[in-house]
Amino acid sequence: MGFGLPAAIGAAVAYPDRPVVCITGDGSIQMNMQEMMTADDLGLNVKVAIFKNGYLGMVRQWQQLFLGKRYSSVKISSPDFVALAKSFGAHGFRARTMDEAEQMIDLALHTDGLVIMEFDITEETNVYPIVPPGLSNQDMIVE
Ligand SMILES: Cc1ncc(C[n+]2csc(CCOP(=O)(O)OP(=O)(O)O)c2C)c(N)n1
Ligand SMILES: [Mg+2]
Repeated sequence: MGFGLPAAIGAAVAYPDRPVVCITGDGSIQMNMQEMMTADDLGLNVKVAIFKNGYLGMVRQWQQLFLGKRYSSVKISSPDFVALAKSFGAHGFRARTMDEAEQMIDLALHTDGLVIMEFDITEETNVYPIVPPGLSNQDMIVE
């Protein structure tokens, strides 16, 4: 967590003519989102896709599946990432449906410089497969 945006900046410095996409959660991006300043100042061609579910989702899913849904310290707030992008002088777009998401991705990939994409997604969608705590990959839950 927090590694994605700085890593994307490094990749874009190394390959300035290629689009670089950082795919991140709303919790993870908030660990280093101040580096939007670096990406914008250097004019880097970085696209950031933020999945905004309002949770530290992986931890929430563990608590849901293995700890009786006793949620602790997993609900998080976020800024308006579109407004945040614009406050840095970058481009910010938002999608709330699959159609909007497809259009937004197309627009982002055809827009130069730093582009922030906010995907507003369902709060408690789970991600599979997941390995229960203390068990091996043979015991993974696939759905
Ligand atoms: C630096 C760091 N701290 C804590 C963790 C433990 N951890 C793994 S996933 C996760 C939540 C990630 O939340 P988010 O970025 O919003 O992604 P989501 O799972 O909601 O898609 C946490 C706290 C980690 N991997 N790295
Ligand atoms: Mg999240």
